[in-house]
Amino acid sequence: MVKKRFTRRDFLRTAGAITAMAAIGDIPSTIFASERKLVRFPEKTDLILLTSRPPQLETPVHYFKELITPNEALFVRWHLANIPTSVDLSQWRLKIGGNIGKNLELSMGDLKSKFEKVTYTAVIQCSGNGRSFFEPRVAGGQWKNGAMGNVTWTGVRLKDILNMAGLKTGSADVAFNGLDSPVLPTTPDLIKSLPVDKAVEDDIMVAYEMNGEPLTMLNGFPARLVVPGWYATYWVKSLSDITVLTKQFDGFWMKGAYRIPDDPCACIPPGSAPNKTTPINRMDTRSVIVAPVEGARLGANRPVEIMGIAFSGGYSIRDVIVSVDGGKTWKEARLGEDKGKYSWIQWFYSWKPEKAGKYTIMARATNSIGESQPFEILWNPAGFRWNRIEKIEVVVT
Ligand SMILES: Nc1nc2c(c(=O)[nH]1)N[C@H]1C(S)=C(S)[C@@H](COP(=O)(O)O)O[C@H]1N2
Ligand SMILES: [Mo]
Repeated sequence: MVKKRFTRRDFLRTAGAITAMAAIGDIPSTIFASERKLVRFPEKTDLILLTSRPPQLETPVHYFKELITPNEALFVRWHLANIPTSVDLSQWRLKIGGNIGKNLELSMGDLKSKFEKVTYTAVIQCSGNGRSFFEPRVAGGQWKNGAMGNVTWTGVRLKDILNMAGLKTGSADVAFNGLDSPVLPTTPDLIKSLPVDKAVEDDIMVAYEMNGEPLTMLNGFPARLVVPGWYATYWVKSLSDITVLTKQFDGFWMKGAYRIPDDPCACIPPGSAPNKTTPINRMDTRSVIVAPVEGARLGANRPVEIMGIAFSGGYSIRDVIVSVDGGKTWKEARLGEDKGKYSWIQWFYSWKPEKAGKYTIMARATNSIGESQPFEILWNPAGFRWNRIEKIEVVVT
């Protein structure tokens, strides 16, 4: 059976039309949202356009009022312009090779019938989520808070696949490659790796469903790696090859990119360059204020429910504290349904501002091992790991 999600022509028509309209300045005014353009790609709803080729699309923050991010609203990020636009499942195989007993070529049917099925909810977040908030500014996709989402993933354990292949002694790293490829031969293909000890952890998944549906093409159909608790750079989409290596993988996307300063705060003085770097991995604790939005006008003596979400890299959230006076006093927020340590949790705080004026609302999450959020920006040149305490200003009239 050929599973054609959409044709290359459909795809280029959407992406190309927007690029062309942008070039001649003829984008209909209805697709502007606070100066950022909205665009609709196949299987997706209107998302905020960062770039169209490769697609980088951000989720409007109001979707985070929901505990689970709908598939059509999940952000999209590809590095290379040749992305798969249709995959024939009768041809697709997940190949496992390298330092193993037996090479495998698994079909989707094999994944679904030969392995135990696993499901959990996990936050997917780009390392550069919030990059646009850094001061001084840094280069790279200028994401606000929408390069993240909370999704229920279903698939099989990577560990079970590696066990079937028979990991041999002397294995160091496991490398993951997808169906996307660079346009120019000089651009390195996107290949990511995990140390073998990490790769065999119970919770790492080769996922073929998001929220009970096949993955959307743009989010990695037909299967992707899910490394819950770690930044999404490792969550290789449209997975085609898993290779077990006897040496540390030294490809560009591990050795030359997605690295952070190798010191306890992973930060350096703005404008300087780090002496030593290390690959980014586990996500930092953070909370995001979803409602009200920056600049909202509220009525004096009218109750308002402040809400948001909080998560951390694989440890549940212990508490979220909220300030409505710019950080002078703090009170604990109410936490919503707990969908496990990789999921985000919603928090709520009921407030009745008494006097007219400007108010700064802040939120700070702490996880079960005491990791929290800084008051000051921890600067790094790539603009990764944004997790400074959220602050928004609202006006009470
Ligand atoms: N094959 C492939 N997988 C990839 C990438 C990519 O460029 N190619 N980008 C990674 C990065 S940096 C991010 S943030 C996530 C984005 O996942 P999404 O598009 O499903 O939101 O995919 C990751 N997996
Ligand atoms: Mo990313």
